Amino acid sequence: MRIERAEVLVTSPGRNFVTLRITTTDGVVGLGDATLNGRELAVVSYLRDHLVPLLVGREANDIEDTWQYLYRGAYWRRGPVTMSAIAAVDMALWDIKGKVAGLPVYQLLGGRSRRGGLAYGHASGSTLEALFTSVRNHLDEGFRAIRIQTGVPGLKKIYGVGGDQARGQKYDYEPAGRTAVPVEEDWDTRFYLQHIPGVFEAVRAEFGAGLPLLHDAHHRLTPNQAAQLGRSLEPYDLFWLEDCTPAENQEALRRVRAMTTTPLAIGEVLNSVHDYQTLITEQLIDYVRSSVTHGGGITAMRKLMDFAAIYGIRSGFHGPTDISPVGMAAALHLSIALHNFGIVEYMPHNAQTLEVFRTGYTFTDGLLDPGEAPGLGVEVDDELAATFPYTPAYLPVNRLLDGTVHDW
Ligand code: KDG
Ligand code: MG
Repeated sequence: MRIERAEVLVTSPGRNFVTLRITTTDGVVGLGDATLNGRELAVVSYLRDHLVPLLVGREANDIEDTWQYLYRGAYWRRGPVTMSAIAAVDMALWDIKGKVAGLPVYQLLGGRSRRGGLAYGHASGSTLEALFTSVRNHLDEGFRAIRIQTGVPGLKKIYGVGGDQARGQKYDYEPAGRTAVPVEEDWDTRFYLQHIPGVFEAVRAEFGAGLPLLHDAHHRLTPNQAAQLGRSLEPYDLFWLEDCTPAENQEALRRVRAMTTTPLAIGEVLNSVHDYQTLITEQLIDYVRSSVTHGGGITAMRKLMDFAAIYGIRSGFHGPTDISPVGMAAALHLSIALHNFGIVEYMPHNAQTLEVFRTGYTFTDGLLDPGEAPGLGVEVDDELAATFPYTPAYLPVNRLLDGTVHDW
């Protein structure tokens, strides 16, 4: 069974998605997610101009060989563009293998390790009251673990804090603005560090000790600041503190780790096992945050998670709305099969996206399940997809109050 055709679809039903579709000589179709938020067209070019011509005529069954051929063959290794493109090929080939076998992909990965994967939702509000409303909305929707993000007095707009909701209103946070240049937001770490412990104290008082709570610091802190935050949050028993320092500096986590028992998750901007080598071997983190979409696909993420398993580190795959339903499905098949699964992020896609991508995964009692359809279990409606053309959209830029560009 050879690869006959590979096409790159770009659609924007509320936000941009890049999908690779591979068709075999037997007429089997596989889908892969190659969405890289704010840099989508770079991956489109990598796929269309450089990978598609190499794929046509290759044996569709040989997933590992194709992965190595694309990764080692390019000479230029790693990086989000390369790894997202390879991930899309990898997912599409697993999708095809599952369809040919008549089995959901998780069965090919060793079968089920659990009934479903615990998912966390992202609650936010500019004030405590708005945050509580958002938490209640998530609990009503069935979430059993919740990430807490709030506005900070003295700062106008913070990334990760969506528009305030009324009770019963759907979550409306979108991480990329549909603007020609990025929106700019402001930041002050002292204001933030002074405010956040009180937020968690209030959330615990309102919602009790049992609810797993998470928090994302979005790479904004130095190791000392991260250690201070981790310690100040210890009384509130977090499930994890995410991306506390800039992720590319693995050694920075040594100091944080030595100073606090708050569990640490890192890595949504990391895309290779090598980015985690120190983090894993020195047990500096508790959770791997990379997505299957940006981490080289199921093949690479399986290896990364098996490496992490030796050190007792678990998965917490990135799952915002800029991971397409195809990428989300791939993450769920892997999550259900891994022994060292921890939790998975789940931000439900909007209605238009779920019309373009018909999914088989389900969310019940706080748990996500990839479903039993052969392959990944996602189909794309081409005609509908074509009615939503690519629209430039960018993640925001963060500046300190004096105008200096800051990590975010
Ligand atoms: O594209 C990047 C966003 O998806 C990311 O910044 C959101 O931090 C995020 C998260 O944890 O989902
Ligand atoms: Mg994050």
